[in-house]
Amino acid sequence: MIQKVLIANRGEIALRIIRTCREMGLATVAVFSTADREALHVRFADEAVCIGPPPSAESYLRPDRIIAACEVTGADAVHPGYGFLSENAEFSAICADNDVHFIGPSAETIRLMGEKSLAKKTMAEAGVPVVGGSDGVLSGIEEGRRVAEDVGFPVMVKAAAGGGGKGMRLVRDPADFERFYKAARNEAEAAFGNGDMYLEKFVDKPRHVEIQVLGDGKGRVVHFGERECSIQRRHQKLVEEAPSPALDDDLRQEMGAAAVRGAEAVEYEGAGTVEFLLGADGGFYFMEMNTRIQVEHPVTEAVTDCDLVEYQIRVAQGETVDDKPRPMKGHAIECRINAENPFRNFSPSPGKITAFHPPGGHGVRVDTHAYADYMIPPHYDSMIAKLIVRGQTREGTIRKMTRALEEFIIEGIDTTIPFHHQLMHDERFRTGDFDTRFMDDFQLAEKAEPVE
Ligand code: MV4
Repeated sequence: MIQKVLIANRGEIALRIIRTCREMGLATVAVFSTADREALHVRFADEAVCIGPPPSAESYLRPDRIIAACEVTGADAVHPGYGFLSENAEFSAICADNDVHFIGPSAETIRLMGEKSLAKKTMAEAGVPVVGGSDGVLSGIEEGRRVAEDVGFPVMVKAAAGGGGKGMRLVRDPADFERFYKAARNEAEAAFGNGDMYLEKFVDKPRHVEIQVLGDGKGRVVHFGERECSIQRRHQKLVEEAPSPALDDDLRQEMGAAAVRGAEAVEYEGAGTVEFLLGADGGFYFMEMNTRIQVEHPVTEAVTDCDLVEYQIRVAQGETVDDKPRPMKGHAIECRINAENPFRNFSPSPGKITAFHPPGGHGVRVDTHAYADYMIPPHYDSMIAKLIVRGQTREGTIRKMTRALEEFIIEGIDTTIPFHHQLMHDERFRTGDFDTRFMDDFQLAEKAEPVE
């Protein structure tokens, strides 16, 4: 049994994990960089260990320092959160070698799902729908061109080691194939040190819909419904919601069953997300599997009334999952509040928060590590809070989100609150009529004030 959990992360997710650990009676250890000495995760954990200077590569990304912190504190488990080492197969293996439970899948599963063309092959063999294209990694440009002609243009050339849009090109015109293929490959080589490429037919106007799953590592997997994540900018999600306005009960049932099939095929252990592209015609296709708890997990918690971090810890302790259905009830929306100026192309806005008042009331959850007088360090990502609102209907939830955004006071820095406020009034958002291109032509009005 796990007794002491080291949280190998910072910010709101570190607080989120510490909260559940405390509720479960587990001791907690925070790790922190010297830039995070005053951070709340350090205060809320039972113990805290400094693991180095501010650059992540010298602290939060150092397996040796995290294992050393486990040794000195006697932590018997590590929760990696999201980002940092959460999808690092080697780190999962290092934890196992040091008799520390890694709260997440095995190194083998992380590696398999991190290799996107292999993940796709594995899912296809398990009977999960995939987009037509190359059978695994391409041998080179010639094979690429052949497969592209075969499935028909437009096609997407994607890096096998990629994900999140890096090393990816859309090729509409056969004349561009060689140039775009090389550009994608060079980008992949530079970013991942791996130029392996695969190819698939382009799915036009897709929505990003993902299924939350939980596996016990013994072949049993349950799902917790979907999240709609199409409101993104440069592959960064801005807003997520559950359920998706694009799914009916039949499609939901099919997509959930497909995700469970895929995760069962790899005897998945832990919380995971199966990402799908949903075409305008209702066809859906496996895109990637994320092997971590995700930023947007609270929208699923809100509509299923589950604590996903608690479930992560319980399966890590060897508990099995039951097949009791976990239907979604009502509606939930999450707005990611970033320290960015939405009127200046979402440019970063670090600095000191001089006033901070989070919204409250029924059905309102704020996950944040920010507080008045908190200095946002420039070294880390710009998300400073997640505002999650739940209601009975989508319309009611949008109204409640609007109210909560109006209540949210953050002074001293620019934030994305005015963007979210305007989004809640956008006709296409309100009717649910959007896809992943939504932000390409979303026009922010000049004034941050209510637009009604
Ligand atoms: C695609 C696609 C269209 N067709 N694949 C972007 C990130 C990476 N995970 C996969 N991505 C896409 N793959 C085919 N065959 C369109 C995208 C895509 C996208 C997907 C989800 C959310 C936002 C997106 C924005 C641009 C492109």
